[in-house]
Amino acid sequence: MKIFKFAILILLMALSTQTVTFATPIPLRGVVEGFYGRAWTFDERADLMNFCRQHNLNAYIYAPKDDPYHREKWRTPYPTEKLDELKKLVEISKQNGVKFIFAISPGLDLKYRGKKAEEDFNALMKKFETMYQIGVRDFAVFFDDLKDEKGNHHEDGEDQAKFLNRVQKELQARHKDVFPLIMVPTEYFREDMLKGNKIKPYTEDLAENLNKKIVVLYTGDGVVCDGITQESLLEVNKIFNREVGIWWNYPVNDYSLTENGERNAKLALGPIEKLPAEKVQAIFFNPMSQAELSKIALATGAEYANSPNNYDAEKSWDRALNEQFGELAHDMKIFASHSQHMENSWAKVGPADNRAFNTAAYLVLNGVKNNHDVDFAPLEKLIDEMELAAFNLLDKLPQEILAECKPQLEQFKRIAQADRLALKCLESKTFDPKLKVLREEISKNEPTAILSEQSALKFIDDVINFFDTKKRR
Ligand code: 14T
Repeated sequence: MKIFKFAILILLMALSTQTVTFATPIPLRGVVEGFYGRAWTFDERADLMNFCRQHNLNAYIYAPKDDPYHREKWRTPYPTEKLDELKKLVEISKQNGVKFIFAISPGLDLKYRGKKAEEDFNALMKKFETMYQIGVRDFAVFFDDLKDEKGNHHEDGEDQAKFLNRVQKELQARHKDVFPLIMVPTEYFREDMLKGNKIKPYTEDLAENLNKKIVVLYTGDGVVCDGITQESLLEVNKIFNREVGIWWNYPVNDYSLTENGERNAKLALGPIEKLPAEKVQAIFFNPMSQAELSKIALATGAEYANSPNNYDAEKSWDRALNEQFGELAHDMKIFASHSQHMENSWAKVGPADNRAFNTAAYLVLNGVKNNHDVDFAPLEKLIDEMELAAFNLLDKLPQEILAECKPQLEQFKRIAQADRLALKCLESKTFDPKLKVLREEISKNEPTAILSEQSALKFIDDVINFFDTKKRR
């Protein structure tokens, strides 16, 4: 008894001095294969299940946009070979302690009213039933990306809610062992749920009618956004009158499109960051089509999800790189540091690309502009490291990883070499026309490879501009 009291006392002392913090994992945490473009292969998915077990992630949502049987042809049953493959995956996920959540996206042409509605409900239940038979116990229905070119949608929140409630009810009636349904609304980011301070009708109707047990996922204030604050989460919880989950769009890069429509030009190789420290019910990270390289961000996401209140993005990122790249971790960190920030007109996420380079570049360029005494060595050292990293990685990365980043590594090398020439130009205060040739080479390859737009790539343009303006004056 005394010993017991003593133990309690010690525990209280420890708590009061805050020397112990308990990790409270997000209950439902994992990966949503929810991107456009080349879906993962069987082997990549099987490997992910193993990765999830190792990193204490407990769920995987099957929702590849390019699987016709998931979206466009959602009513059509899977052909036998596809179903066999899914069955094997479900088995592998079980072996690894990972929930296999099967998602369907029927929104493109689902009918909610009339005779067709009955047929559609049955078609969806039939698809779910088949998945149940191969071992699936978790189901999801997604209504994202149903907007037309003008950005309008014609969904009715009440219709969707009643449809989902019925699906949920029917699943529960048929099977005692299925888990609550997961859904993604048509207005799935906070800014889209509101008009001014008012909740828009679709969201209002959906929230009001949707069975409280159904889990709602949202992506933050935007589709791809710069973090989620506790306040944003609490507001959406309030809108839906339940604790919602997060669909986090990093490291997904399907929107990194180039003029000729190629996807995945920039790789998202940074850590997960800026997510709430508490009160998250579920989190799913949407990865890149590049399965191997997604593991950098996913490993950090796993650490976040297992301990949101003491997650350190930078430290977690280092751990992930060391664990995954061993001897090459240092070189990989340099490459990855120039390929983490994802931004376009509507998307913004991920740590800034190599800020240290920016600082060094600014000091050099500004020094030369103002005729100061300039120390070129720090920037030169960074450029040396970049070029060396590109060489080493191109030479030594395992085949399956190289296959996912060869164009980007070659582009990284070109950028480093152009940076070196740009630096030389500044040092000698004379422009070398070859710099424009090197810049042209980089531009030519941008359809397949983009990185460091605001850092190492920008320096080349800054130097070209510097000499151009000088000439004109
Ligand atoms: F379901 C949603 F939470 C979601 O994020 N849906 C898609 C997703 O499949 C995609 O991978 C992701 C990143 O591109 O964003 C959503 O798709 C969009 C959304 C847009 F606003 C694709 C292009 C857009 F312009």
